[in-house]
Amino acid sequence: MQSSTATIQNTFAEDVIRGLSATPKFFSSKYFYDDEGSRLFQEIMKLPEYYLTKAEYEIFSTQTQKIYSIFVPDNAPFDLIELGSGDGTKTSLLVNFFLKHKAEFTYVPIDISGEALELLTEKFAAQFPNLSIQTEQGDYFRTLETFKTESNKRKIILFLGSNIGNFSQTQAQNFFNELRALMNADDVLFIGFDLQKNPRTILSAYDDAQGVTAAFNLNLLTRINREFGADFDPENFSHYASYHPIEGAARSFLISKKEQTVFIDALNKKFEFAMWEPIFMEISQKYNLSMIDNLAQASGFRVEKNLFDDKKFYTNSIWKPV
Ligand code: AVI
Repeated sequence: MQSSTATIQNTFAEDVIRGLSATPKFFSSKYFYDDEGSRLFQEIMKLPEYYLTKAEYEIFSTQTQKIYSIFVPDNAPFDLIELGSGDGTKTSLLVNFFLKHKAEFTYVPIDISGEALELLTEKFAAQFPNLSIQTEQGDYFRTLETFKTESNKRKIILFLGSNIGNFSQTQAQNFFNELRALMNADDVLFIGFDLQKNPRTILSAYDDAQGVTAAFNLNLLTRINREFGADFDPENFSHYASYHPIEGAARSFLISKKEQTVFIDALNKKFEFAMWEPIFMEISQKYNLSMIDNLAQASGFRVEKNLFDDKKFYTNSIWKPV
C-alpha cells in the first residue's frame, strides 16, 4: 500500500497535469501552503490591506462573552473542534475565556499538516497548562465521523479565517451538506465569512502594494519546480487580481508575459503558454447575508446569529442544525 505522503504527492501531480491541460488553465489554491507559502500567508495576514484577519480578531476579542453564551447555554461539557487550525491566535482568545469560566471542554484541532499541529500544541500547552487538547491529523470528515460515534458530547465546530471563501459556491454547498451529515441536533457550527463591501477595499486586499500576494501566488510555480523538476521561470509570469462585484468573487491569476513552453521533468510533459495567457489560481468568495442564509438553509442549518466587526467587513456566523 502507498504511504499517505505518496498519495498526496500523486494527487498533486495529477492536479497539476489536469490544471495545465485545461482551457483556461488553473491550479488549486490548496497547494499554496508549502513552508514558504505558509510563511507568505502569515505575512499577508499582517498587511495593512488584508483586513480579514483583523476583523475576525476584533469579533473574537470584543464578543467573547456572547460567543460563550451561545456555545454553552447549559454548561454541558463539549468538544471544541477546529477545522484547519492554523496558528491558533484567534482561537486562543476563546480558549482563554472558556478556561477562566471553568468550561468543561476538549480542544480538538484538525489539520492535514502534522507540523502545524505540533507547533500549535506546543504553543497552547505553554499558554494553557490546564487545557485538554487532542490533535487530529488528516481529513476533516474522516475525523468527524469517528467523533459522531465515539463522543456523546456536544460538538462546536470552528471553520474560521474565511477559508470557506476559497471554495466555489457549489463546493461550499457540498462541504456544508457533508458536515451536516456528521453533526447531531445539539451541535454548533461557527464559520468566518468575508462580506461584500467596497470593491476597491476587497481588490486591494488581494493586490497589496508590497507584492506579498503576488509572491504567494508565484510561489506555487517555485513549488512545482522543486517537487516535480519543472522549469517555470516566475519572472515570466505576473500576478493579476480581480473582483467581480455582482458575483462577489475575488479571483487571482498568473499571466504568462510571453509565449513560452514549460517542461515538467517528473511528469515528462510540456505545456505551451500563449502570450498573456492566464492561469486561474484562486477564488476568494465574498458573501452577503442572504447568501449566508440560503447556504445554511440549503444544507440543513439555520443561522442562529451573525456577529460583526465594527465596520461590518466580516461576520462570524453561528449555525445550528434544523
Ligand atoms: C486562506 N484564505 C482565506 C485566504 C483568502 O483571503 O482567500 C488566502 C489568500 N489569498 C490571497 N490572500 C490571502
